[in-house]
This record gives sequence, structure tokens and C-alpha cells, in this order.
Amino acid sequence: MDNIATVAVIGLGYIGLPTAAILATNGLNVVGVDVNEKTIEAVNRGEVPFVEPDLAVHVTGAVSQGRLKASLDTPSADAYIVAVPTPFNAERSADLSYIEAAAKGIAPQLQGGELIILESTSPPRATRYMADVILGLRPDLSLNGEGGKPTIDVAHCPERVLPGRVMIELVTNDRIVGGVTTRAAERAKELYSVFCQGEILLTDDVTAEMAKLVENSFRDVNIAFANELSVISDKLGVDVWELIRLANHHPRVNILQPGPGVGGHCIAVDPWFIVDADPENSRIIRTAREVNDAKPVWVVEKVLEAVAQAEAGADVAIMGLSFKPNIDDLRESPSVEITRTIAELLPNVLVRAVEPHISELPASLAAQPNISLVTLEEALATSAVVVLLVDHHEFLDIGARLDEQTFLDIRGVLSR
Ligand code: SAJ
Repeated sequence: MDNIATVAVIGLGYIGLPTAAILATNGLNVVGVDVNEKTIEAVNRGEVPFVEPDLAVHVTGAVSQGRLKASLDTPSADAYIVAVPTPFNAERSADLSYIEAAAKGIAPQLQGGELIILESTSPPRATRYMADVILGLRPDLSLNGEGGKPTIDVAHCPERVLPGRVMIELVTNDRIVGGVTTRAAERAKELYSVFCQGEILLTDDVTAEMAKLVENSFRDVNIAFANELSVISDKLGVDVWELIRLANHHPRVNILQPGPGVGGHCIAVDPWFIVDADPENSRIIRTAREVNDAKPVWVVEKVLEAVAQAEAGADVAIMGLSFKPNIDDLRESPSVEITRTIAELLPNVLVRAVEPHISELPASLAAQPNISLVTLEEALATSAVVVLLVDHHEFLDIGARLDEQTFLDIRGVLSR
């Protein structure tokens, strides 16, 4: 293939490590680079520092074959894949410092002829920014060969895998590859063809950056529509679940499901990158974010009302802390925020959280003296107000288990 035999993957997180492992098990020599010494040691022992089905098999196999190793330093390689975090800062613009640091590590290693791919979800023009950082440090190189300078090829290839299904979706999902130049896109396609069986679609870098952001914004806007309907329906005394089910019988209507808000580290973040790029024109995208961010506040108000109406001394049970059903991931979970806020606002009320996928409370909840992690049975036996925030399959028959409690069905399980 091309002239790529060695690949350096910068960032050994949820995306970088699976990508490094799958390239290595497909015959390339891969060095994974990370700033975390513990991650480096774990990978070099053939271990995976987080839970992802089937990943350990790939990592162990690749390390024992000598095809994958991890290092704190960026080595020289034929291709580089940058998969570092792009969080947003307090003003809701993207923090590109991790990309910048990766570029600074790569620049001194380059000789010309290398392929450099940015995989991190990025605001528009981040790939060009990465190229500029590299070329700023290496004015002897170029993107197009101008002045007879050796070239580097720079592309963006966003990941779209769903946590929990990464090793399957890496292989089966279609991929978008956006090159700063056409040649960069073509070379990146060739590299991904090593393991990707989906269609690989070529475009320019900014379109590829936007495609990823637009996919997640599309979902955010549609969830916001459902969440807005749930608040309006509550005011009108209409069952929003029945309403949506009926409306969805129309052949061209497909409304998503309301919930306690949008969690995870993608859908609640990525739309802000578009808003930041063009604040004046991103009206629907911004409003959708605001609607979804406001939903946990609305849920808290509903719980406070229910507690006020219940007998004195009523406790609250929270069903589910994760950001979506049947996983243990609590990152940016609206349920965690709701639970903490209720406990803070009602210091004399016991808040019993039920989360079958964890064995101890996250630090933000453990710090609150009136929150405890209990079983479903205990919560139902002791709490007068029951709030269902996550539709884990363990909770789907809750209707049959309820007695006299006030039940706030934020995911509509009773209407299924
Ligand atoms: N949610 C609702 N109602 C719905 C659907 C979802 O309230 O009808 C909520 C969920 O409860 C959750 C949040 O939205 O809190 C997000 O969950 P999700 O399953 O929609 O998405 P994620 O965040 O797990 O993964 C998304 C995926 N993107 C799309 O579906 C467009 C995934 O393919 C991406 O790879 C991932 O973001 C990412 O890394 O960007």
C-alpha cells in the first residue's frame, strides 16, 4: 500500500487506541502516543485502560505480535493519525490546544512525504490550523510542492463510531475523508481501506469537519423538538408519548423521544462548534442546545413540585444515572446533574439513586450527604416520589411494581 508501513496514532483514548489496534492487527507497524504514562504502560503490557467490547483481544494480539507499542514521544512514521480531545472552553469555542500539542510533536519528525490525518471532532478549519502549525515549524515543507519543497499530505477523517460498538463500527461504518488537497484525501482513503469495509467518501477537509458536526446537530435539533413538545404537552395536559406515537403514523413524520436532556460528550458539545463558527446564522442549532440544556432544570422543578405535594418527610428515588439506557457511561449525564441539584435544593430529603450499571456513586454525587446508591427494590420500598430518568431494561416493568408512589415518567416507559 502506498508507502505507508508505519503509523503513529496520537492520543490513545476511546478512538485512538481502537484505531491503533485495528491498523496493527491488519499488518501495519503502529506506535501509539499518549501523555498519560499509565496508559502507555497498560498498552505495552497488552492491556486496555477502559471498557470497550473486543478491544482487549485486538490490543493483546497486536502487542504480542510486536506490531503495536506505546510511547510518550512522537516517533518518525509514514503516517500520523491525531485522535486527541477537542473540548470546548468557557466561551463555548473549541479548545484546540491538544491538536496544537500533537502538531508540535509531529513537526520535528517529518521528512516530507508523510500523511497526517486529524480524526478528532473539530470545528471548521481545524485541520488547516493543524497544517499551519506544522508548516509554521517546518517552513522547509509544503502542501503543494511550491518552490520545489517536499510535501506533506493533510486530511480530516472524523470518527462516527458508537461507544460500545467501536470494534464493529470501525470496520462496517462508511467514512468521510476530507483532504486539504485531493492527493491527501486519496492517500487517507487508501490507509483506511486497510480495515474499513464501509464506503469511503472523499471530500475537502472543511466539508468533512462540518459533516461530523452536522450529523450530531441534526440529532440534537430533533431531540430538542421532542423535549419542547414534552414541556408544551405537560402544560396542556396531553400525554406526549401518545401524541408522538400518533403523529409518527404520518408517513413523513418521525419525532424522536423526549427525555431528561441530552448527555454524552458528542451531541451536547458538537453543535456549539457550528454556533461558534457562525453565531449570527446558527439560530436553530443554538436554540436546540438551549432547549435540551433547559430540560434537566424543568425535571428538577417537577420533582420539587411532587415533593411539595407529597406527605412531609417524603424521599425521592432516581431511576438511572447514565446518559442513555443500558450503559455505564455517566459522562455529561443529565440524570447526574438532576440528582445532585435535587439533593442540594432539598437537603432534608433522602435521594436514593438506582443505577444497576455502577457499584459506587460518582464523586459529584458521593460528596452530597443525602444521596445514596441503592437497589431498585429498596428505592421502591422507601421513596414516596419515584423519578424515572433512564429507560434501562431493568426498569421497563416498573409500572407493575409501583404502589402508592408519585411517579414521574420522564422517559415514557409506562406508555410503551
Ligand atoms: N436521546 C434522547 N432522545 C432520543 C435519542 C437520544 O433524549 O430520541 C438522548 C440520549 O438519552 C442521550 C443523548 O440523547 O442522552 C445522546 O445519545 P445518542 O444515542 O443519540 O448518541 P451518542 O452521544 O451515544 O452518540 C452519537 C452518535 N451520533 C449520531 O447518532 C448522529 C454516534 O454515531 C457518534 O459517533 C457519537 O455521537 C460521537 O462520537 O459523535
